[in-house]
Amino acid sequence: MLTVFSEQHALRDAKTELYGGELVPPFECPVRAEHIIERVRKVQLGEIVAPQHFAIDAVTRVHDDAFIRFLETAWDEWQAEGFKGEAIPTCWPARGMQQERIPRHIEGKLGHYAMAAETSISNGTWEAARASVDVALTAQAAMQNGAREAFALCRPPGHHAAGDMYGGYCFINNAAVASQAFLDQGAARVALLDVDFHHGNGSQAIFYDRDDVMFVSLHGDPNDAFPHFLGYADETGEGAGKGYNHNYPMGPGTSFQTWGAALEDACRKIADYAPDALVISLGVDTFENDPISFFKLSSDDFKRYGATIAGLNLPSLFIMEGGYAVDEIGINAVNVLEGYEGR
Ligand code: B3N
Ligand code: ZN
Repeated sequence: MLTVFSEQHALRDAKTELYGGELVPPFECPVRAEHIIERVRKVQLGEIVAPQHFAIDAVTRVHDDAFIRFLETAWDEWQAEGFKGEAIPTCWPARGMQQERIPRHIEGKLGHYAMAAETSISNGTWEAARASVDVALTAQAAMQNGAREAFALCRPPGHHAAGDMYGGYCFINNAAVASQAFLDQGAARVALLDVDFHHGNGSQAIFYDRDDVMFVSLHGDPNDAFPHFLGYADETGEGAGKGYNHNYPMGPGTSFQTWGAALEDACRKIADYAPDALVISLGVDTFENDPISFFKLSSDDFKRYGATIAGLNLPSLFIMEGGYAVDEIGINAVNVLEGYEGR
């Protein structure tokens, strides 16, 4: 399987994450991608290529222009104010306040565009996010040119980013941009399967009122897990998208038996939809030893479910999302790909 990887992921190297009332070193850190690419090399998964650079137009097919300009300039604007730390939102348009107004001051802009406060914007964040979406688009282009499957080793991840919102360690929604690229290049339907521990609220929001992308997500019950305010089973789509959004929230301690049964059900829905391409938001924070999640999948389980996804027999683009057990992240992510390949 082809892997697309950019060394520029390392430009995303924030020093602070707000967790439990403290500023801690971010869970989403450069060594994650280094361990994954090491494992790709070790098992000789296949060719590894650097991304091509794509025009921003492919990104603004799913993201607002003004949001993208905000991401590009936020760090400079923050620094221009003389703030000493990394850019963290502290003020939001809460109930009864103006949701649509975009204030002039960077503090207001952060509150307008951020979904939560854990994700600091720092020097190099924009450049890394831009390289990450180039990774996804390069892998998608390889499939458009005939590859049956590809692995986009994206970092930073993307599935929490909505049309005009960042957070949950995500800035640009790599999976949504790639899904839209398939449609723009001739696909009639795309299925976006999200197996990250966290609900892909951004991907859901982007495609919620559409029937050309079916979004299917297995994740920690948002009653108990981030992002808390989206990802419930009763969110089934709206307008033309009614019936094309499927959420499988699962509780603390979920085993592979339960999770695997949900995946089988999800795959039946995808097969019935008969998409031209499958995009997989591949997070391995479902791992039993993940430090911020609560599912109980073992390293072997990742291989098993890779095989289940292969059973769909669809052109498949794997897009890297979360996973924070850094010592095992390479084994777990690549196990899915090896399981897919029947190794
Ligand atoms: O959910 C958390 C969180 C939970 C537990 C933690 N422990 C026990 C150390 C730490 C953090 N934080 C909120 C931000 C989570 C972002 C998730 C990003 C992701 O992987 N999305 O797929
Ligand atoms: Zn996650």
